[in-house]
Amino acid sequence: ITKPNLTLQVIIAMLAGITVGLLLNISGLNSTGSFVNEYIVNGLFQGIGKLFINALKMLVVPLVLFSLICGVCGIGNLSILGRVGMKSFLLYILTTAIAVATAILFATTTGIGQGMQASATASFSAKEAPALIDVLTNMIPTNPFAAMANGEMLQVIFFAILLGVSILMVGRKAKSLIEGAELANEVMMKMVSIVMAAAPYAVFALIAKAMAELGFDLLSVLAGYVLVLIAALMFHLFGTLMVLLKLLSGLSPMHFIRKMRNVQVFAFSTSSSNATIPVTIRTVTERLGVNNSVASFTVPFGATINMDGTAIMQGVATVFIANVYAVHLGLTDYLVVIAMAVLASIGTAGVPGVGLIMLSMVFVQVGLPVEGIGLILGVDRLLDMIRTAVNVSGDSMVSVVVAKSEGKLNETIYNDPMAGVTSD
Ligand code: DAS
Repeated sequence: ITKPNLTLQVIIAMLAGITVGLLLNISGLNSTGSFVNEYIVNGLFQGIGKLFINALKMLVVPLVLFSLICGVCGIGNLSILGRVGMKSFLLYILTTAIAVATAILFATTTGIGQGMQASATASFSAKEAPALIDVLTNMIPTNPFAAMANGEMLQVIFFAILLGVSILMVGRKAKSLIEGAELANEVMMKMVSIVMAAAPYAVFALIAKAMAELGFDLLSVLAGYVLVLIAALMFHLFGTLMVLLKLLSGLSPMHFIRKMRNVQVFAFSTSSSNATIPVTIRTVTERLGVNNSVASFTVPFGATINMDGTAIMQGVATVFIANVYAVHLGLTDYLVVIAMAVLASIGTAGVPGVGLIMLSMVFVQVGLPVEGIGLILGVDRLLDMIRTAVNVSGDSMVSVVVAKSEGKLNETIYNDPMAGVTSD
C-alpha cells in the first residue's frame, strides 16, 4: 500500500520542486545575496538535501557489510546446488559487468552532463585518481574497523566477503552467526525504507535548489541523463540479454519477451525485485517451463545478487556527475566503477531506492561529490521502476539458460504461447 503512495509523493515532490525552483529562477528572486538565495535556496533547501544525502551515506557501510555477508553465505549453499549455483552465479556476475560497461559506453559517447554552468556546481576539486595497482593493493584493509569508520568501501567489501567465506568454512557451528547476519540484513532493509520515506521532502528541496540555480538548463541536462539511461536499459534488456538467451540456450527471445510482460509490469509498479519474486517464479515455471527445482533457487538468488538495471544506472550516473563537476575519470576509475557496481549488487537486496544508496558508495570510491546525487534524485524514483523491471528480466533470463543447460526446461511449455495463461 505504502509503495505506490511513496512513488506518487516523490513524483509530486519532483514536479513541485521544478515549479518552485523555476519561479525563483525566472523571477530573479534567487539573485546572489538575496534573502531567498541565502536563507531559502542555500539555507533551507540545501540543509534538507544534505540531511537526506548524509542518511544515504550512513546506510552504506552497515548495508554492504551485512548484505554481503548474507549474500556470500547464501552462495554457500552452492555446494549443495553445485552446477546450478555456480552457473547462475557466473552468469549473474557476467551480465551485470556487461550492463555497467554498456552504461559507461553509452554515457561517455553521448557526453551527458558536459557544459553545465560551472557556477551551479560547487567548484569541486576531485582527489587525485589512484592508479589501478594502488586500488588493488589497497583492497585489503590493515584494520577492518578503521575501513568501516572511514568508509573505505572496497576494503569493507573485501573484508565482508572474506568474513562470509570464513563463516561458511566454520560450517554448522556458525549457523546462529548466519542467522544473525540474515536478521541484521533484514533490519538494514527496514532502515532503508525508513530513510526512503523522507525522499519526497529531499526530492522537493534538492530539485527546487538545482532549478533555482540552473533554470531550464537543468531540465535539458536531466533529460539527457534520463534518455541515455533509458536507452542503455532498453539496449541491455532487448539487446544483450536476448542475444545471450539465444546464444546460450538457442531458445526464442520473442517468446521470452512476450511472456515476461506481467512480471515487468509488477516490478515496475513495486520498484522491488524482492516483492516481485513470487510473480517471477510463477512466470518462469508455468509460462517459460523452468523446473521449480531450478527457479526456486535462481530467482531469489538473482533478486539479491543480480541487478543489471541498477548497475546500468550507476554507470550512467557516474559519468553524468563526473561531467557535471568536470571531474576527469580515467580507465582505472571506470574499472573501479564496474567492480563496485558488480560487488555492490551482490549483497544488496531488491528493495526500492537501494540503487541510490549504492550509487553514493560508488561516488565516494571514485572521488565524486555525493552531493551530485541531489541533481538526479528527483528523477531516480521513476527510473528505479524501469531498472527494477530490467533486474527481474535478467534474473529470469539466467534461470531459463541454466535450466536449459541442466535439461530442466520444458520446451513445449516455453514455446506454447498460451502455457500458464491464467485469468490474472
Ligand atoms: N529497486 C531495486 C530493485 O528492487 C533496484 C534499485 O534500487 O536500483 O531491484
